[in-house]
Formats: sequence, structure tokens, C-alpha cells
Amino acid sequence: RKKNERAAARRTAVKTYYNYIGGEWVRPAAGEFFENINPADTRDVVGRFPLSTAEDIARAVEAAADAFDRWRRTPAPRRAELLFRLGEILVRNKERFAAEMTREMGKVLKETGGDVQEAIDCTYFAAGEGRRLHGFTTPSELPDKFAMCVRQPVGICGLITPWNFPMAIPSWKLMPALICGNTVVLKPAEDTPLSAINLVKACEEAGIPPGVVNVVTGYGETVGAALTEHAGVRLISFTGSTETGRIVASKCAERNAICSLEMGGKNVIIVMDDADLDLAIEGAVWGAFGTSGQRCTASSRLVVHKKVYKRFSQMLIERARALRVGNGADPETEMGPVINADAVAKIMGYIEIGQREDGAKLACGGKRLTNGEYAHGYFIEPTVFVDVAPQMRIAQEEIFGPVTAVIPTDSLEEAIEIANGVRYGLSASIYTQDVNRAFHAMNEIYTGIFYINAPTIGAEVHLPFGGTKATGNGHREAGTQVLDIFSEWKAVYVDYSGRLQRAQIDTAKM
Ligand code: UN1
Repeated sequence: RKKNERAAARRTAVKTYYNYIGGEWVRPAAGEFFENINPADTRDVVGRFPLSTAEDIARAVEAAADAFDRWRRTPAPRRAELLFRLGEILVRNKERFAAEMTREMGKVLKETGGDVQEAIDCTYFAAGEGRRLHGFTTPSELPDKFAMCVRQPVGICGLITPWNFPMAIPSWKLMPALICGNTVVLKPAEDTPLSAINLVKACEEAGIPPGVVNVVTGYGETVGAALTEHAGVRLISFTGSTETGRIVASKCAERNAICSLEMGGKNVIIVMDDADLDLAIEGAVWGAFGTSGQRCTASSRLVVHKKVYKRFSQMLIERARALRVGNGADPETEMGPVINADAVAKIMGYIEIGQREDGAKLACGGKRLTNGEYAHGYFIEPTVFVDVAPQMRIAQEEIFGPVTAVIPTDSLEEAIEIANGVRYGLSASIYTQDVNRAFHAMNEIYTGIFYINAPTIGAEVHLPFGGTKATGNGHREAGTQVLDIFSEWKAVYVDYSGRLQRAQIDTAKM
């Protein structure tokens, strides 16, 4: 009985959060909630969040529709002022947001601080665009006629975001959507609703008008699907798995909605025989095990020249073994847990596949940690496979965990072929001292992002982010390029000749 009482007391101490619709914090229509737990200690309930339904989505879309006309008519420099204010609020709350993010998502404090910082950078960058949002002028075919192009908002945007960058990725989408004059409904991942709510609360505090930003929490298959299918939503911007992205894309296609997708990666670091090996090791460890390997940009393949292969592998194994795994809230921790039980099952499944099906050599790690401080969390050892062949499943499929595969190679040409030999095309990198090799690889590897002497992670918000092939559908987030997702071009002609001038008339036949 005591145990039950304690459990009940714990439950009542857990904070309840609400959806934000039309400027109000509201209970979900069906009155149900789900619990969000700390992946480093599953006894720790972070909060109770609305288990929303299609009804909540319908209300949020209605609120976004009501707010749209006023917001789109608000001059962009004025919208920008609100974003600058929002940026300041994020700066002020950075430490608290980071701590709460570590608690709900697991990555170490330095990284959650970096996540909030990425959101801040994004906010200021978008705010700066408020005084640009450049269109262009161009000559007309006809005399006394003027031609130009302006950007217009697309309308109501549905933003579906993952848990690995709980504040940065919603910001990548939200800030450009807002500066372009759109209103939004945000559906954050069910594993990280608190960071999204913190972001939206900051929007409220900044004075962004009611209905412009709405947040509805819940599961992808219900609320994510309802948002994707809602006829009033003009655009869906989705970051997540390639499998879910394909469903989102086909649902959008059925109703002619705009759809922007950022999905998986199987990113490669190439290490040439002339590379600075210490630097390459540092990069590989950070690229493979940063965020416990849970980045779409993670360095999950290391293609290493045979001349340095042995030394590189030994050094990497040593470093991986020495990494301090633990609760991300502890400043000593270098690698936190993975997100949830499904992630553990998937990652452990791949470790099994690597050994049994692929026949790769497990060089270190490979186990789930369950004793002592690890007893209540989702901890997996940093894992390195060596002697991996490019066609093995662990070298082809996205694992999204602390697992990397070292692949030997004879030549740069072969390394490039291996780099391109996967279905994804997000990020790639090369370590070499030879500028010719570096630029040759840059030109030949078909990815959206490329690094020279740096790992595959760490893209900056003022450059375009996205990938080729199964990683995306041709769009780029971040940079000024993202404006092309969140606005539609309008071509404007002004004929000041005072007479009817016919275009598309063959003057030779006149
Ligand atoms: C992701 O993993 O989904 O380039 C995004 C990076 C980060 C963003 C990663 N700035 O690694």
C-alpha cells in the first residue's frame, strides 16, 4: 500500500501541460494525457501532456486560419521585431530550457545548450530577413512594361518535428514560416513535447499574436496524420524517418499540399592516408557518438585508407571505450542515453545483425548498460564495427544510435563510390591534407552537405540544410533558401504604355 501511495504522490506532483490554440492554453478535446519520461531514469516523469486527437488539430487549424490575414498584412519588419524579442527571451531562458531538454531527451547539457543556441541563431537569422525578404525585378519583353517578383506567404503551415533537436528543429521551421507571414500548427515529437511548449511559451511572451503559433501534442499516427490530412493546411514541413516521410508526402500529394521533407542519412567520413589522424579520430568520435549517434547527420560510416586503417581503428576503439556514458545532467558525462525503449530495441537489433547476419567484427561496445547508475535508463555502449563491407546492412541502413562502421579502402575513387553507394545523401566528409583530393571528393560525392577536415555533423543555420536521394524531396531548410519553402512567388507585370501590348505574338509574322 505504501508503494501505491508513493506512486500516487509522485503522479500528483507531476506537472500537467496543455495545448496552445488561439492564444490559450487548453485541455485536449478528449481530455486524455500521456506521460513523458526521462530516458536516463524512467522513474522520473517529466510531465503529463495532451494526448490530442483530430478534434484538437481542427481547432488549431481554425485558430491559425483566423489569425492569418492579420499576420500576413503585418509588415515583415514588424514581424521581425517580435522575433528579435523572442530571441532575447530564448537567450534569457537558455540554461533552464537546456536542463529541461536534457531531462526529457537525454543528450548532455553542453549539447542541449547548443540546441537552444541553434534555435536562437535561427530566430535572429529569420528576424534579419524581415528587412530583406528580397524579390527581384527583371526586364520585360515589351517596351514600357515592368516585370518583378514578390514573395507571398503560403498560408497555414503544419510543422512535424522530431525529438533529437527538440528546440532547434521546430525553430528551423517556425522562424522562417513566421517571417514569411504564415501561421502555424506545430506537432512536436511525443518524446519531447516540453521543449516545444517552452518555445511556444516564449513566442507568447514575445507578443506574437494569438493563433499565429499553435502547438498540439500527441502521437504521430493520430495528430500528425490529422494535421497532414487537414484540407486547411497548405504546407507540411516534416523532419523524421524516411518511412514516415513517404506517407506524409503521399498524403500531401493527394490534396495538392506543399510538402518539405528532411529524413534519414548514412553519412560517411573518408580518412585518407595523408590525413591528420588525431584530428580525424576526434572528428569521428564526435560525429559518431555525439547526441548518442541520434542525428540524421551522424558519422555512421568511416571509410579509411588501408595504409592508416589499423592505427585509425585502434585509436578509435580506445577512444570509444573511454567515453563516459551516463546521465546527461552530470557535467562529466560525454554520452547520454538513447531516447526510448523502441530505440534500444532497434539499435540492439542492428548490433545483432552486424554480428550474425553481416558477419562484421564487433570491435568494442555492443551491449546495453543495465547495472548501477544505468539500471533505470536507456543506455547503450559506444559501439564500433570494423572490417565492414560497404554492402552490409549496418553500412547501408540508418541505425540512429551510437554505432559506427569502419570500412577499409584502397583508393579515393573507391571511397567515393562507397560514399555514394547508399540510398541517402545528407552529409559527407573527408580528412586529407591534399586540397586536390578534398575538392575532387566534394565534387563527386552526391550529398547536400560536405565537410573538409571536420565530421559530418554541425551544420550552421545560415547555410542551406538538406540532402539528396532518400534524404529529402529537393527542398533546403535553413539559409535564405528556406524562404522558398515558406513563401510562394508572385510574378507582377506593370504595363505603363497606356495601350494593349500583346505578349506571345510572333512579331516576325506581324
Ligand atoms: C538532425 O540530426 O536532424 O548539422 C539535425 C547538425 C545539426 C543539425 C542536425 N546542426 O548536426
